[in-house]
Amino acid sequence: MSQVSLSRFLIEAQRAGEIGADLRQLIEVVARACKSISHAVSKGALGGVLGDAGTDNVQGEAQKKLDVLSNEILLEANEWGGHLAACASEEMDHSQAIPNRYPKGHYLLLFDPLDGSSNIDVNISVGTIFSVLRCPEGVTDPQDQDFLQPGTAQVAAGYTVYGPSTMLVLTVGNGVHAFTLDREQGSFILTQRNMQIPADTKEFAINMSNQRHWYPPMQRYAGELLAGKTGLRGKDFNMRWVASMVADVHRILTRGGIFIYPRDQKDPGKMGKLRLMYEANPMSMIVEQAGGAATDGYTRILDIQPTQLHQRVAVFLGSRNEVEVVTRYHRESM
Ligand code: P6P
Repeated sequence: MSQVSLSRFLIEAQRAGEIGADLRQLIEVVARACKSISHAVSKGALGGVLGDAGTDNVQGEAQKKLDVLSNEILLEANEWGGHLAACASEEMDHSQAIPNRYPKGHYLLLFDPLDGSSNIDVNISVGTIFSVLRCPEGVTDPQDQDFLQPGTAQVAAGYTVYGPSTMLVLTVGNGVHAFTLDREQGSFILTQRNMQIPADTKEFAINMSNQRHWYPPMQRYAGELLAGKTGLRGKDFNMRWVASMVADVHRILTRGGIFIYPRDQKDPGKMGKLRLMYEANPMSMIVEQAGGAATDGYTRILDIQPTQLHQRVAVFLGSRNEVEVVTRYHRESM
């Protein structure tokens, strides 16, 4: 059977009435931007873009040169097409409307341009995460508050993982599909339709160095995982932690697992490390579309009503039956 490119896949989705022409164009533009980011990332030390940019982002984190470059690539790629009204990014304090010299479209695009960028300098997989919302009716000059929509309002979500191969994983609300970048052709080629996360798993992803700061329900759950077959769960577990959400989530999407970044007592005022709007929400839409589950320990992540553009949230996502166990332990502790 002939290969199906991302372009053909999107045209067929449009023909089937799953997406409109402007959402198709938006996704094509984001995919092209990810190809440019993949090219820059893969040059490594030869590209002169490793190391710190010498600036901090709104999160107070030191920006890598590639964080800034990736953000610029996504902004420039999206500004002239007429499909977007505004963008928001982990790397920008506030959202940014499409310049008035270009027509504005009906969508809002949010992204973490280079998630896991602390791994860049040690040559470990990183990725781009993106989320698409509708611009509210009648809003001609979108502001931050126009982005504050729950994850259930997303019309598309995806990520590109820059690993041994560059893969774009996408959902427009009809399943999760994976495309692998063919560098010779410069095209994303469909390599997996309808990815499904196994409901059970023996693999968990968490940064164990924070264990002493966790709240009791998390201590209880992690204790059972570590007890393995000698304990309540009656089976041994394995652990993976790449410290690159895109890489960990892609592994879970491919073979199951549970990804956890809980709130902890190290900084009680912080609701977690990961950001709701452009990390947890897009990943939660993808995970749910693949048959998995995603909560903040108490509530379905996609149901959370955002109050701030860069708000953080605790994340438990992946194999449905594991997410249900750890969420039950949190709810029982209320
Ligand atoms: P820690 C990367 O900085 C990130 O936002 C996610 O991609 C990743 O899962 C997490 O933080 C890693 O956090 O505390 O283990 O470095």
